[in-house]
Amino acid sequence: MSQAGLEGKLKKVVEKIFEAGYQIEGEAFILLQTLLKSSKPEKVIELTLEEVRKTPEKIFVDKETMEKVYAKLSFLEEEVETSKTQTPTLTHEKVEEAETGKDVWHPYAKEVEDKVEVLKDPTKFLASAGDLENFNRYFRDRFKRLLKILSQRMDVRGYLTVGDVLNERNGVRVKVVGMVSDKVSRGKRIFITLEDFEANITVLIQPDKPDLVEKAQQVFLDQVICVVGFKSTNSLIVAEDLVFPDIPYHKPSRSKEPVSVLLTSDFHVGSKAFEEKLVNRLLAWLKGKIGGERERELAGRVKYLVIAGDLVDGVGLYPQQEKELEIKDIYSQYRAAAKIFEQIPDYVKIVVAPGNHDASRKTLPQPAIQKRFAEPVYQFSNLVMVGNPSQVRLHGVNVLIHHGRSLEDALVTLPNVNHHNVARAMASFLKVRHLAPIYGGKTPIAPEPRDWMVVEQVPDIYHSGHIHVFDYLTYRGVWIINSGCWQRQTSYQKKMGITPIYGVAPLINLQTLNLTPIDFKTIG
Ligand code: D5M
Ligand code: ZN
Ligand code: FE
Repeated sequence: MSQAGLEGKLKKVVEKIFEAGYQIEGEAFILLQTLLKSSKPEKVIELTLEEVRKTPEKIFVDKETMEKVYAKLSFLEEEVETSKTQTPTLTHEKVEEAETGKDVWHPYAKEVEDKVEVLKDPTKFLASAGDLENFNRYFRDRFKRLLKILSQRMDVRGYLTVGDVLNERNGVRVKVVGMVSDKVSRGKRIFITLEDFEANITVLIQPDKPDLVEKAQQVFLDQVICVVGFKSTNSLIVAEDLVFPDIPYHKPSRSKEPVSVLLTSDFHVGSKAFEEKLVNRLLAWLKGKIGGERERELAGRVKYLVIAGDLVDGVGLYPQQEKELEIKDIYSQYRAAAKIFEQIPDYVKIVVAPGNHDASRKTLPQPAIQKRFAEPVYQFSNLVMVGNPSQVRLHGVNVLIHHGRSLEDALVTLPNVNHHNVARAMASFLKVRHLAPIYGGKTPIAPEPRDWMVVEQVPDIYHSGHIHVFDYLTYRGVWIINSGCWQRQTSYQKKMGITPIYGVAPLINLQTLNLTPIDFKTIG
């Protein structure tokens, strides 16, 4: 559903609450926003009001009642659905048998063999020296790969080079492909400079076409686009349309077996703000020790755990970091991380990519976490270490993993996008088919001979972290997920006004592709 659609729906359900003579608590309002993404928000509100009415002195709709109602409803829902609905798990209900071990734990995933294929991993191919020659080669490779994707589009057929267009007569309609080397606004007009290593040309976007202006606002520096427009004087094209490589409508692959993947990232082991208690709940859930019947059933299907970087907090990443560290050396941090992995059932395959806090080089693409710093982590046979970015196939489902540092650059560039709706910035990366389009921002990129950040294969799931929020959407059939964190707000984030969402992780059933957020703060 669109943002406008969601807002409309929110307004409606809130009105319903007011009409019934109640007010809504702040926390309940936040929960309501999450529930709107679920299948039956109206039903939840109706039953919540029924519940609240039972206590005559109540004047507020509260979070606890809404959660209870929701938990009851989700329990009644069919377990395996074929449609892509999201069903947050927010139950407080406890199953005593599980805790006392009265009933036996038979996880389905234990009986199923794992199927992991690493499709793309830069780890063994990185060698950049960073000289000028390499930069040139890197950008040519980026251009070549994106041009290949772009030129497969029907609407780009018959495109010209920049040099060809410069030789065209005035007034002729042209299609030209190039890399965006500059973008400026003058008054209400936007000017884009387009380059293709031989020549460059200026593109004018007039303010009288709002759709076109909106597209131009989405254009990142250093991305490759096709411009359709009319040749004008002074090496100028007046744009009629801008065509992005984009992804086609995608029919995702599914697993034959009902196994699941839990997507998560940003543990920051070693930080004083590391949420050890919640991680312990995650481990207990994976082992079938906590949760109601439904949550335990879900836990038993977990065959894969994907960690998209920042496993540890690292050392020396910013001034005075040691003041915020509980564990002050990187070896001990990975030793503590290994203690977590030790408790994960060994039939669960763990895929780990590095983030900017891990022991790997800081420039993208990053090779897998270095073994010499993380020896204790490497001992587990159920562990698959990959680079950043990488792409893996889990039980037939193609998962693109990218820590997501470049999202910071996208957040300052894109209009109407912020930390809390960061999945939209991820969608814009799919539209440009590149995971770090802006060169020279906050994201250091190494000039490798190959541009590993180009999204060549359309994934079924695109998973990032780094932003420390939990946000998701589907774009053209692809699940786009930023998977939250396990670290409370740091002083830096407080200064920046970033409120992290920790202790929640999305579970995806690889057979149905249904997404269920598991909230470890409330699971009983
Ligand atoms: O990033 C955790 C969060 O903090 C994420 O939302 C980005 C933000 N962050 C981190 N470093 C910076 C800088 N230098 N500028 C702006 N925002 C930042 P993490 O990688 O876990 O530290
Ligand atoms: Zn992080
Ligand atoms: Fe990070």
